[in-house]
Amino acid sequence: MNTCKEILKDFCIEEDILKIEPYGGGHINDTFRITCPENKYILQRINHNIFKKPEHVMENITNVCNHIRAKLIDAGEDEKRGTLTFIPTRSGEFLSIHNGNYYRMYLFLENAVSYQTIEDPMHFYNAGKAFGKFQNMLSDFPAEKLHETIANFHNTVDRLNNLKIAISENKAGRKDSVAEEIKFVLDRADDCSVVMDLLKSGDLPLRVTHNDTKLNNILLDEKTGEAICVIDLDTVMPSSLLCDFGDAIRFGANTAEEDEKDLSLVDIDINLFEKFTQGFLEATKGSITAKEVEYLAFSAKLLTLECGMRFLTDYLDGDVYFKIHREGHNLDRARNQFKLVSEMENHEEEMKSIVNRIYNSL
Ligand code: ADP
Ligand code: GN1
Ligand code: MG
Repeated sequence: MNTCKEILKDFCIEEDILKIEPYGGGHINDTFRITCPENKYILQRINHNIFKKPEHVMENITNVCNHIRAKLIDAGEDEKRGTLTFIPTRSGEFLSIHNGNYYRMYLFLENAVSYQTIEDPMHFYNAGKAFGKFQNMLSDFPAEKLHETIANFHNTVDRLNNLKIAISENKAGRKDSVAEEIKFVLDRADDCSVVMDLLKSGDLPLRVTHNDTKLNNILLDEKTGEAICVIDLDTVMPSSLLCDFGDAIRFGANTAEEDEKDLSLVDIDINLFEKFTQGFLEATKGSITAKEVEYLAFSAKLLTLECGMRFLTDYLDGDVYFKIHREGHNLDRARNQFKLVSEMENHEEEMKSIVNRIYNSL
């Protein structure tokens, strides 16, 4: 906390610091909430082992937020709540570097909550609308201005290759204990190239997307449940719309938390799937292509498989990427994701017909 106090001196805030507390449940960055008499702020240490060029991350985010801010102002919406407001440092930058660590700061949004699990299905409908709107607002953002903050982030073929490398290197000596999980993935190797191939052939358009559409990366109004702001913009990059849809379903429509060990609790909540799809399709109506619609249900399964592969890879590598809070945490997460993939496979036709019904009704 003393380090935080030192770092805070770098930023242009002219208020007393009343409280500094760790905040949020992200797997990558370190987040703190800073309470002052007038305002609250978020201070974050960017994980530079993962984001190798924090300057590029901040350049992307500030450009994206400025773009969104202009759109909100045009539409007469509240730009202070609809996008992140970054606090500059005393030298006019958006990053402060301390002992080789990179910090940024922005306004904390009051009366706004992020959820780990859905409490009210309407929240997930609102999240679907907001992630769809987010893509719309960035549809005219010049993609060539964006840095690739993590190379091949949603390249599932590459993710499969990384898993194969982790298996052969067996750095943490855990390979033999996960033979079943490895087989689960290898049995589905053909799925991994589907979206990448369609992007390559031009059948799917490349868009500016969020790429980390977990439920806890959206803030909802505490009282009304309306979506206020899409946050965690570190991975905004050109990709497929399917990555945003699929990843949101992976996390939000799981009947259990992402790291639940009791796999009998893990299933796809079809009602929640429907709610998110309704919101997302309402928001993207007119811009989403028929090919994208055709692969929406598949994308949920693909992004869940990809995330499971990433957890399994990290388990094999000795837990070097995702934060863990207990022994075997990454393996628990991987197993959870694979159980969810199986359930999605069981429900794939039902999910497809929900997508088609909603799409045709709009
Ligand atoms: P990570 O990359 O570690 O996931 P996030 O940027 O998602 O970090 O922030 C972690 C959590 O902090 C979020 O899930 C949210 O609950 C909270 N949070 C982040 N930014 C704000 C904000 N501007 N106002 C209120 N809460 C926020
Ligand atoms: C990480 O930072 P956070 O917790 O929002 C990860 C996502 C994964 C997610 C799994 C930069 O997201 O890609 O889907 O964990 N972010 C990065 O929960 O790797
Ligand atoms: Mg987050």
